[in-house]
Amino acid sequence: MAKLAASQNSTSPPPTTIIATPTPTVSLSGSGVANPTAFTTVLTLDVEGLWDLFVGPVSTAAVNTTVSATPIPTNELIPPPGLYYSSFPSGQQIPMASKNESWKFPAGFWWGVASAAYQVEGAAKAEGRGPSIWDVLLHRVTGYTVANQTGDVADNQYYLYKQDIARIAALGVKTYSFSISWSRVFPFGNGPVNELALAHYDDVINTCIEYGVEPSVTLYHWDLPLNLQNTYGGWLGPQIIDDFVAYAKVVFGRYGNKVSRWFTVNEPIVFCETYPVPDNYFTNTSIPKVQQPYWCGHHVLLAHANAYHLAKSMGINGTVSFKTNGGYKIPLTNSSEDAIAVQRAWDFNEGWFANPTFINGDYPQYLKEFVSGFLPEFTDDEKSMMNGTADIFAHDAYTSQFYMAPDSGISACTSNTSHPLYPTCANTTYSYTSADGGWNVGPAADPLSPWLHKATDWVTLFLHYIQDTWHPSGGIAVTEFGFAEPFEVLKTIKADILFDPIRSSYYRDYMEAILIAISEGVKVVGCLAWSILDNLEWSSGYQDKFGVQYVNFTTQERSYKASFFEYVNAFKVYGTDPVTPHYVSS
Ligand code: PNW
Repeated sequence: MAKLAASQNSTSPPPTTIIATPTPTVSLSGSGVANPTAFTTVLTLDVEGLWDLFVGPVSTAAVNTTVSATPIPTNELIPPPGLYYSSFPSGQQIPMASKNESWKFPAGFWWGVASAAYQVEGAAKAEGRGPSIWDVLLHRVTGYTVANQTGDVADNQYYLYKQDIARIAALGVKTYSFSISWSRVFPFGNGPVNELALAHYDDVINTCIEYGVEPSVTLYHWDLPLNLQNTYGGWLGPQIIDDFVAYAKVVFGRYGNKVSRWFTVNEPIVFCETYPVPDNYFTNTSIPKVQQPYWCGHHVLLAHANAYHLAKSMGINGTVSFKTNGGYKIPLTNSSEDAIAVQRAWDFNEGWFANPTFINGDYPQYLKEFVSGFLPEFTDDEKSMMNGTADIFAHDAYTSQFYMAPDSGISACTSNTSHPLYPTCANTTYSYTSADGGWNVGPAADPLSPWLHKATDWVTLFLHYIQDTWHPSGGIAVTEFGFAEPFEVLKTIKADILFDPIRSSYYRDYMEAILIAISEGVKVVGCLAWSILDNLEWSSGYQDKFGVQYVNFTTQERSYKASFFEYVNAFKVYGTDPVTPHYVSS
């Protein structure tokens, strides 16, 4: 069994019991065998057994003990020469550049960089971590990864976090937002607590504070403990609510008020849409595929709201929210059908989680029409328990898209369950109509992120829309935004990689859009660039790069990209609070 230290209340962790349904290998003959494929067996597995059965061998890094930080040399902190000049105002959307004298990030505006455990940590099996569904998806599921890459080693941040925190402190970054790996803390998702994992995150949080960087923590960034998927279908089962809250309780209890901002779950729209999980790798479920994302969402809402109330009852003084995601939805034309398509898209995306939390404890109209056919109605108690359970509107707002009715019309789609756009029944495009010139909304990101375009001209309007629709009393934070520089993976000269013009213009123009929104009265309270460094972009592996720092994955050396300086510069020029570098060598 892997080294697994027990918490105070459990001296020796019991092994988990999982039910597996393998095809029988014994050939049966004679009487009494009516249906051999219905046979089940109970396997008792420890953490190592879970790895062996469901994942197989994992790679390890050359460095596998915690490395101390060294001060960042001042010559690494010199910004690049100017990258580009504003174009003459000929575009279809012209940012209001004339207002810049009145731009200001207010005092207390928090800004920083973000990551997620499975994307950066590596150390897959270290110190008792149990497998998550992503270990299986990337190790075992044929066709799930574009380049057969896994998070086994990633950025090795499990051991290199001190230097990673020092490097952002040296640029004066205020906040580091990272996630905790649930299956490190609870290797089986529930049951025994792994003290080694808790001690690790103690040091990550304390190192942030020591270097003048505020920690922001996400409890769940997609890395579901495998055992929970296998025992009750993960987010498809109501049991997840209690297990998530029990996990939250341990983490809140341990790190309490050292963390300024808590996020319960990251982007439930995205992770609930990973259901149905691929056939034959996880325990089967009888829930129809089309319903699965919405059962997941239902349990997420209840798990989040319970965790929120728990945090408040424990006296946690940081903000508590979940992170949702999506772009501004631009009607392609001014037809009434396109207007309905846009509203359907809001209802099936942001509204799915934001309406129950910020408006009335219930789903928005178009979504409700669909899910009321199978989901239980929220009770009045559940509605009032959920309503008001986010201290800020935390939104991952990378891009924008045009929306329009399906070619067949909306009602032909809503009445046809096999329509490819069912149940949302809103079509999308990245391009203006040909009558409007047919241009893309903005330059495309790397082809491995086909959903992402630089659409920063729409960000101001989007922030207004969020404020006017969901009225978040604690304001709005853009908790992820960033850009995958096209074809960056093909560059071989480090100096070429570090000069990233489209990503830099993305950050420059995005900050401008936030400043305009603030100047127009939108309460934007913070923002987090994705990502602190190049990392595992899920099924795109290490080919699709979002880092504001380059990582050489052979040596694990990190280097600042030009875009990082562009981002930080916005706060030097427009910040009320000073940008104070820490941990720079003299
Ligand atoms: C976010 N979309 O995911 C995630 O939180 C990160 O883990 C991820 O690395 C990052 O964005 C970059 O992809 C998203 O289709 C995935 O709109 C897809 C979308 C948005 C965000």
